[in-house]
Amino acid sequence: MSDARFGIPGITGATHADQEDPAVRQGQEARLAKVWEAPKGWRYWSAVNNTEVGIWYTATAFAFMLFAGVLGLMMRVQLAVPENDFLSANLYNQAYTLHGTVMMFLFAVPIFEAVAIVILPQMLGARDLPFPRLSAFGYWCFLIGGVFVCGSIFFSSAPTSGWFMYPPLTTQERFTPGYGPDIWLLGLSFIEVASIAAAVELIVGTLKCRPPGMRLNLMPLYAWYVLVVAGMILFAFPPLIAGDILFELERLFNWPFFDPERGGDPILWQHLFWIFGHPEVYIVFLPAIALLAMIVPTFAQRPLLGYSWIVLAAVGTGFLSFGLWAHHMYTTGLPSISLGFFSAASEAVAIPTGVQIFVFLATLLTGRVIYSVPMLFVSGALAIFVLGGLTGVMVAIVPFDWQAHDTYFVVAHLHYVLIGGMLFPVVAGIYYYWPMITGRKLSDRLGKVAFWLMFVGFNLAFLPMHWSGLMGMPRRVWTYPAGLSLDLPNLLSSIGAFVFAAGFLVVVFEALRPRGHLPYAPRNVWNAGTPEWLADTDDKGWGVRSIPLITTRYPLWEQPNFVDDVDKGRFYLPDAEEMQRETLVTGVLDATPAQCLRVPGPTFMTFWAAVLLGAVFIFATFHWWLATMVSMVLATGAIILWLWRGTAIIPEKPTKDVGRGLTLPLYVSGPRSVGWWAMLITMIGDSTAFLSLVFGYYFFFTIHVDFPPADADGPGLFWPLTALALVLAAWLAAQLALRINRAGGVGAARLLMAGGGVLSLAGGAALVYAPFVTGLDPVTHVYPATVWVLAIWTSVHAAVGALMLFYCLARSLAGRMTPVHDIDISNVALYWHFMAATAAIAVATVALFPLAV
Ligand code: HEM
Ligand SMILES: [Cu+2]
Repeated sequence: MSDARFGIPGITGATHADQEDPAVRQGQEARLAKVWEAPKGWRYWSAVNNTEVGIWYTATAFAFMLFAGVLGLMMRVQLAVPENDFLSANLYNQAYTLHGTVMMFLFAVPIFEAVAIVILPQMLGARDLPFPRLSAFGYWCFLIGGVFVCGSIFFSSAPTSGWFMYPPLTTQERFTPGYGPDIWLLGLSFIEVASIAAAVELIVGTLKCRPPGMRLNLMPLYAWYVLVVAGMILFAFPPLIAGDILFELERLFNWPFFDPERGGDPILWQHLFWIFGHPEVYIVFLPAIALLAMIVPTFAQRPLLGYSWIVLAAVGTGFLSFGLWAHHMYTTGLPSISLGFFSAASEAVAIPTGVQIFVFLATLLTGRVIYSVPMLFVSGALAIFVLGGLTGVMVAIVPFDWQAHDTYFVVAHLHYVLIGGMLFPVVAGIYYYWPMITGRKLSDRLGKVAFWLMFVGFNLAFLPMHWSGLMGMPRRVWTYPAGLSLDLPNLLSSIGAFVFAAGFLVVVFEALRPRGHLPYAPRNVWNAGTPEWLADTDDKGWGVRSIPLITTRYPLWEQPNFVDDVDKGRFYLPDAEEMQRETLVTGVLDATPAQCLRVPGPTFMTFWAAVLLGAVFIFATFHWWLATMVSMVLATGAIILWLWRGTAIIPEKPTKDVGRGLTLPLYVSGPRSVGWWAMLITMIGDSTAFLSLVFGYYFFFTIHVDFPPADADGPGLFWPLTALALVLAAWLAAQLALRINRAGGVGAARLLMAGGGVLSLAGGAALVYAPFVTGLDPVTHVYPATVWVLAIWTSVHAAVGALMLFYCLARSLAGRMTPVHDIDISNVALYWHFMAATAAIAVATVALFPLAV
């Protein structure tokens, strides 16, 4: 094992001879422990380290899951016997809507991010993710948004129209009075922000914070799945955000996107929702499979067969899942050619899914399987999921779906997939990783009890629903008449649901039971091979004692003396000399060390930023516009303050010795830095939302013979083209500012930043002035409404671009940005590439396209 490949003379073992001196090591450990210590008392809640935030996140997601589970049980009580009146029709509607919504948005997706925040850094031998404060911010957004959405049912004002909120039922006051849909839309939009923030964090973490030597093809499979799933979130959530924007504009201001009487179309919502909603299913399922990919090799005591098959299958599933959305829309009267295509594509996704299952089975068959509670849950997961997959293949066939659509057959199918494909693997993961996180094992005996209650209860609850569905029992209906042979299957389902819930309560009991008095489990109890099991039983916040050099996929099995070398600090960063939290940043492909990154520590800023941003959404729900505006200003201020104090800090020295004779820079900007990647990835998501709005415009163009309508005045040419010219000038100013600042022209660069900001504001103003001056009234027809949306979106982005340039100017004036230390302007220049493209596409669409048709 030599570091020669990083251009360092071959050194093995310790660089510093004194690393072997126990006294030296104790000093290092004391410093590391102090630096990574979680804050005490009420300040504990200012923690940002992944070990704290990840645990809060996981616990909160489970709390929401229990809440939604209780709603599920209440529905089952109501349906246990015919013509029951335990729940009123209205309350039943609220119950299933919140149940589905909370399970999907507050449990299934966040649990992935939560678990990944806990175990990913450990798996990558990193001390933390690159933006711990972003994770904390995301967590607080999730908590606030989730409580807001769940709380609505206690005021009997929860949404009532199902977890996909179809208009026109939900857009028009006469069908849905009250705030229900607004709570759904604004609450969830806020939570989506948190999900996307976590996705950015996880992608950058996986790409840039791997340990030296861990090339992409040596990553634990879990990390591959994180990459695929977080990437999917980036492309799947923004279309829903775009849909939410259109939806809220219709609810709040009567802009008719989904109202056919004024040129709108409710099907547009279905497209945007399911372009999100189908990938969502795989966003939920793949991370669970990822847990299996970690558990199976451990209990087979051999490396997983077919590593590259798994990676290909995961990537393939991710891709294919974006081409299936219309299978949720078979009954909407799509053209039959589309039906054929989407049906075939839906069947095709069974192939990569099957590959993953077969790889697991093959690994188990060729290994010596050790039976254990995690393995029980893995087997249960596979059995249930395969059944759900089979009914999936059935409903993917168009004529079958026409029969089964909106019946309990679909309810059965979706629970088989979600519970087999997600809940069981997650519980397996809990039993598997509990000792790594807490140092103590969960009870085997109770684990078995929990498993059998859950497995039997689940099948008793959901298997009969296939029959009640085929017999015609519709979903989302609060009761049914006696004498239709539906009584027995419904009663069985209700009993099963309670048995299942009892099993799950055993798991909850196990998790909450104090274990302080029990002995620690041995380190790496399951004898696993992957790096996260370096965790010691009385783990400190620091994660790993020293950041290892990785040369194999299962270093604990395959690298000689690995654990001892890590523990004795013989690898990188064994110390915290300057009392700063630090971790390594490496190259994207081959994990060559690139930087020693200082990561920020505890703060309440992220909490306040989340509270204020939450206030924006909550006040908007109730139309308290003044309060909304004030919160928006305060939230922006809080975020700027957070960035100002906590990012792009100029270090006291340019480089640092990280051990083993390796010296790394402390400050890096441009494509080698984590911030640049975060900006890039965020902007990819942002552009996806924008393109979804553009899709809306062209969608209306394809469904209407006259769009733009012959008698409609467009926004004209003059103002849109002026706006584009101004924005492009601002783009040029931003790019020049970056280059001239780097070349030492600080004064000129400041002028360019100021000028660019002003130009950008002017451009944004010109863009909204265009539809205003030509008198486009968004309430009259969907055409002016779409023009307005594109103009406003672009204009807001121009304002943000201006704010960023002014921020850079202030940083430069305050001496926090210099020709060498230019992270701020380098990231802002990257934003401006996206901004320029956005403006060009928006202007081409609203001003030039009408001339071409
Ligand atoms: C205690 C366990 C559960 C029970 C008893 C249960 C029960 C039900 C019932 C009876 C419905 C149909 C309501 C209706 O159409 O009238 C339903 C719908 C649904 N469930 Fe569950 N469920 C459970 C767990 C889960 C889990 C773990 C998930 C996802 C992770 C989930 C996701 C959904 C979704 C998305 C719907 C559709 C809601 C809608 O139609 O808008 N459920 N559930
Ligand atoms: Cu689907």
